Amino acid sequence: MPQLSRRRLLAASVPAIGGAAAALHSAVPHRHPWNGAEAQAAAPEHAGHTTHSDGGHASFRDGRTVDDRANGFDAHTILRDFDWGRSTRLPNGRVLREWELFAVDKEIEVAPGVKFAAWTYNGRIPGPTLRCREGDRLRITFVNGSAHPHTIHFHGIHPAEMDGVPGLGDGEIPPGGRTVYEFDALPAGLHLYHCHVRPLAEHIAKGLYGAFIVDPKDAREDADEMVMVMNGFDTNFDRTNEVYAANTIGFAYMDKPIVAKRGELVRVYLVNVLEYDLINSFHLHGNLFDYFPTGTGKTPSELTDTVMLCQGQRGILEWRFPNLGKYMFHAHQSEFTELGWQGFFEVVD
Ligand SMILES: [Cu+2]
Repeated sequence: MPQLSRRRLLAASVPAIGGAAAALHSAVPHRHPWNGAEAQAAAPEHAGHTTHSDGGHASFRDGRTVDDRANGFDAHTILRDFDWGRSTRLPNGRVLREWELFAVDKEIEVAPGVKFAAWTYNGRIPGPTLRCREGDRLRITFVNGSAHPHTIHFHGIHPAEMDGVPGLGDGEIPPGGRTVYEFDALPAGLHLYHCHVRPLAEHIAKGLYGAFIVDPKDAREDADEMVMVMNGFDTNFDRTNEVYAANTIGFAYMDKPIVAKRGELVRVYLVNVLEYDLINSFHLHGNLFDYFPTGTGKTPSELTDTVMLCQGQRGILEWRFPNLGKYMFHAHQSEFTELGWQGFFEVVD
């Protein structure tokens, strides 16, 4: 019963865990965000409480925010940051897009006062949102600056040797190594990329993933576009998450709502990379959205206000806000919500 054990964990000190997981995560701070001395000092009125809905929550919501500068990125920038790469034209007229991705081990503050010893692509979580058009030629140079072997495994259609898994093509890229992944952008849709080295759950949960968008040849309608990669962080290496978010930073869009314009089309590229929990979800308040699973079709599968995604699943959401004001969005698993995965849209004229 993972939930029960997690609740016990929240109520007590962190137990010691042996084996490979402990070795892998030896650099991760063990102090739980809601039970450490610092958190209790920040919320002394809650010091006697032990559940995350009481003592836990307060430490997040006492006006403290993460140090975006130390992280080197912030959730609001990542939200609308689409990386089209460096484009040139091949002799046959096709567009070639090139990126360089490097793996680097880096400490990230994932919630106020909660540091996570992450493995990243380009120093950020999620990695760059790679964007291209259907039929482009893509060339991604991968340099491994991490202390561990890694790969980049892309979803989409490509040759086996470009699949970024151990034993195929260049396989695992050792520390200091490099390789080039090259393939055509197919099919149009919302995809993702992630490391595929074992133990897989750890390599993904440590932060090695990002969104990969292939635009259809006939472009989508203009919209206020955003990417949300739903993720979580196991800060005490017990193979359950202590922090949940869209784009890494718990409560980032609560502390500072996402501004949207009344009547304007909003398009969210939603990707679920959560490890250790079987499902995740996105729920929108005060509205419904058209949902395009995997973004591969032009006809929505559903008009709804909640979608559920398994790990690796993704889809495109589209809607317009007819009314002004603040509207919540969050995972509909209440536990995830309370542990960081919630935010506001603020609709203005
Ligand atoms: Cu890896």
